[in-house]
Amino acid sequence: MLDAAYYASLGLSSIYEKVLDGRRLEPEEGLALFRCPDLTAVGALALHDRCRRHGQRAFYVVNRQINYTNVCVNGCVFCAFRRDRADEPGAFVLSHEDILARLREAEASSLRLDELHIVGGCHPDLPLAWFEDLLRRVRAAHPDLPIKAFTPVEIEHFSRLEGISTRAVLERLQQAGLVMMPGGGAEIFDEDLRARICPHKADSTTWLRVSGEAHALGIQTNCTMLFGHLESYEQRVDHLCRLREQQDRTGGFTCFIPLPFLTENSRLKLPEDKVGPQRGLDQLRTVAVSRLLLDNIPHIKAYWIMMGPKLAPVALWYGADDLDGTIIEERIGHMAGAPSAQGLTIHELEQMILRSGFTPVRRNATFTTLSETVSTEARP
Ligand code: V47
Repeated sequence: MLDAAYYASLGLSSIYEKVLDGRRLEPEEGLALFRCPDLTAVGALALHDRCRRHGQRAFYVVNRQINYTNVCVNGCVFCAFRRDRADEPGAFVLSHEDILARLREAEASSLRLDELHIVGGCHPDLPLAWFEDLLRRVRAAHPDLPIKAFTPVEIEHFSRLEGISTRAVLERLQQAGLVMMPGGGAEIFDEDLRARICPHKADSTTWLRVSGEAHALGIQTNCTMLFGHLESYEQRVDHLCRLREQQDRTGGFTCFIPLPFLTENSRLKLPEDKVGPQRGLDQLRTVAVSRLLLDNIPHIKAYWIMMGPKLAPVALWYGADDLDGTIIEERIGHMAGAPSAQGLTIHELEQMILRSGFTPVRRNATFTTLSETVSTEARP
């Protein structure tokens, strides 16, 4: 399948050789992969790399998401989830009791969660103590449940509200039970484009710095890229290379998640040539190029909520090795028209992986393998 003469005919000989030898690609090579007319040739290289790392294994997690508020001071143009003021229609803040009740519900349906994913808007009035108290109450009620919470953007917001450093915020949250951070808020690092789509959000340097501070404290984090909006291939490559450089410095990124921009209810309107069925192909290509450029990040997630349950498993053949999880409830993507259910059962996730030709592996928030045998839990 990986035929040297064919890659030579595409002008990709050196990339082909580097991938086979496990050597790092240059930014221009990432760009060539984005421009290559043969998507399957790009995918085959990414599949080779993915299988060398993970074999036929494909990861999933039994998790629950909690979006604690949609009130946000950042006003990002693309975001359909946000409400600018607490008194706007549709604005919400979940209380600690609401959140704990949602966790009890998951347990009552006999799901043993291996990750709690907490993320929300940057609310102008919720103090850091509110979040510390939340983590402590969750930990008291569910001592073995790993808490993955707060993006670098939220951490920077808490630091501004409290007038303390981002490192001090991280230390306090770690004390309260934080073990892992999700990768949201990275959007696109290019400063000019960031100024157009999320001008008030923590800037790129801050996002990367806070991630590095978390890594230095032993908090693993994920990283993302929002793509399929106004960005160019050059800006995607720049974004991926900045993540790779940060990882060279601090080493704590566990998983990269390319997030395809969903357009419904968004104030960000795309030109005609950016919408249409080719978006699916572009998602597969972006997964593949990410796998090939991010040689120092172990996992690539095809997030089924945003990619949809039909395309996400196909991405396992294009370099992805993880599909995320049971989720149960999700608002950010669904407010923007995500083509997916609110949640999947363990059985559905395992079947999705098996039917794609891979072996399901249940993991926890930090990607520790929990089980490699197909579960009977939640089977009908
Ligand atoms: O930061 C917002 C993105 C992110 C839209 O770390 C949108 O394991 C597409 O980061 N279309 C939040 N994307 C989600 C996220 C995430 C999800 C799952 C797992 C992990 C992880 C992280 O969603 C935001 C933003 O980049 N987003 N609006 C939209 N209309």
